[in-house]
Amino acid sequence: MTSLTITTVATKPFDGQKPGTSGLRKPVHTFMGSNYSENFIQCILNAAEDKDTLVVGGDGRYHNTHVVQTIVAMCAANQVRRVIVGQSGILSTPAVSAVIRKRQTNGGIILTASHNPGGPDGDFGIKFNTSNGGPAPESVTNHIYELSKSLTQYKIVNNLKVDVSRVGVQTFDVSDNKFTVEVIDSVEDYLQLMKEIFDFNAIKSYLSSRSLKILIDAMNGVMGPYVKRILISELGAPSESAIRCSPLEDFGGHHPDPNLTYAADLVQRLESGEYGFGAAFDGDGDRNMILGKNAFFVTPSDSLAVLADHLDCIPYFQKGGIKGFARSMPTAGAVDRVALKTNKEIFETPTGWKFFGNLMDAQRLSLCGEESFGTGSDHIREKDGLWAVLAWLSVLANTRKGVEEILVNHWNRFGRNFFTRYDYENCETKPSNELMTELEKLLSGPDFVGKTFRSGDKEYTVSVADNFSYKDPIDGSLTTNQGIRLIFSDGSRIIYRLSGTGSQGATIRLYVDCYENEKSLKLRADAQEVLKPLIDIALQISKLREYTGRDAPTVIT
Ligand code: VG1
Ligand code: CO
Repeated sequence: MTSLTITTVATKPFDGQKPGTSGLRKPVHTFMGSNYSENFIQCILNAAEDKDTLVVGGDGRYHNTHVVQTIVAMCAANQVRRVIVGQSGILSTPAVSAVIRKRQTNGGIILTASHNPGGPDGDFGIKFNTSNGGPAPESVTNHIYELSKSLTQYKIVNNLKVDVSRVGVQTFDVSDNKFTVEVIDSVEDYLQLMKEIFDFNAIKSYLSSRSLKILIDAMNGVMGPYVKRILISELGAPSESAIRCSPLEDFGGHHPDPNLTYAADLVQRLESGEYGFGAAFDGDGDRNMILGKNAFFVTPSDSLAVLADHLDCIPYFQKGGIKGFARSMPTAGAVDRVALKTNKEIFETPTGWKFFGNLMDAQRLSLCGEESFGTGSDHIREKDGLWAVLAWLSVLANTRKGVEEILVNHWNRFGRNFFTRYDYENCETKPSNELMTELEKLLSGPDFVGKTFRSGDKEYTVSVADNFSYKDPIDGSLTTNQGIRLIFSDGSRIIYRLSGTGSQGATIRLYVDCYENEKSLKLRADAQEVLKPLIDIALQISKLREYTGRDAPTVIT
């Protein structure tokens, strides 16, 4: 074997290589610019303390295959001894986490912009996960960003090409050192983990009894192969139960985002009443949307609470027990009520999965979620879309009840947390920042707490007004500026945040929630109606229409 040589390439820093809520996301054409991806990858490799073995894979979007080769060639030049790559460069985000943990690697690099559109005019993204399988904490991402500001060179083995189409081990001689690339089946490790967690026989026999017809939408993202292998081959669901299962580089031109707007086709098909359960995933497979018969929508905040209340029907929790629960701050507090009843700890973290990892590593957290269609447990360190579907199927198989009935029972027992989120995507950056600054000024004024706002016949008195910050209970690190909160005396909340995953302009997220119990007899009401007075107040206080020029949000959840 001839020895390959390492090339050192001179480069200049790029502005703005700052990872956001989840990795660095930019338009594909930015990542395709000369040295742009290489710079960022070099900063990851420089920041990684241990890098003997790394995992690499992505959601199959446009430019994925190219960057996989770049990463392998740069790993070879940067003292990485072994790289594990998903076949054809494909690995879902939860699968990367599972592979890192199972094979005890030093971490992994995930190529995805998650729910952002793909294709030549879409977005691309690069994310770094550490050895616990979770997104790098802020101390690491800040370090990467600092390095990116002064990078002068990167290292690469130019003529190293790996054949990612076949599973197996390939070795290379790089400057007289052995460098190994192992191409693995994209689904296998993840499938084995799911088999350890769930009772596959119970789910299989429930599905085969035909008492439940399901429809699962992979939205042409990375989940296609996982859905086919796990739900169809292993669990015996009929093949027509899965739609849009071919990963496409541009997701068929759609937003691979499982919500009522971007998964409208699935919602429509569920409305026919033919299916008892429907679900969709995002581009990289970590998000899930759950629907019941007639497209009954389960809010992610409720989904989390229902699962928390039913964990004992899942073998993983029967064996390991249930530690605490957690939710991100904007997520409605339905799970808090389950925690209270079951006497478990409950944590409220900033937006982004990276904040759950420490709690899980410290054995304080079993189940957590975010209102943004993220649900997961401590089986890995990422949210996990298919895990959530298998957890729901376990609950359905165990209770023999429909999705809506389960939710109504839940509300009857715990009361209901009404929730909605308005997204104003792609607004202009300057006025959006101004909106937040002005809002913060307003609420820190001396008379703001105690002030009463009215809308229609409703009245709300402010009891807390702040910008959310979080002190990690495990390592003590402080994260500030995580969203402006107004909490009223009846527990209702209005929250304003700027998104940290967009690739251009600003996305303003407005979250509104309130709680009603059986005494108010409103449990089956429409969330938009119940929340209308609060939404009006939220728009009025923030002058959102004036700042953004938008009459309506892009997406309502
Ligand atoms: C959004 C969601 C957040 C989620 C993040 C990554 O972040 O709000 O809850 O963790 O996306 O999800 P932001 O900063 O845009 O609000 V994924 O599936 O896009 O990696
Ligand atoms: Co995602």
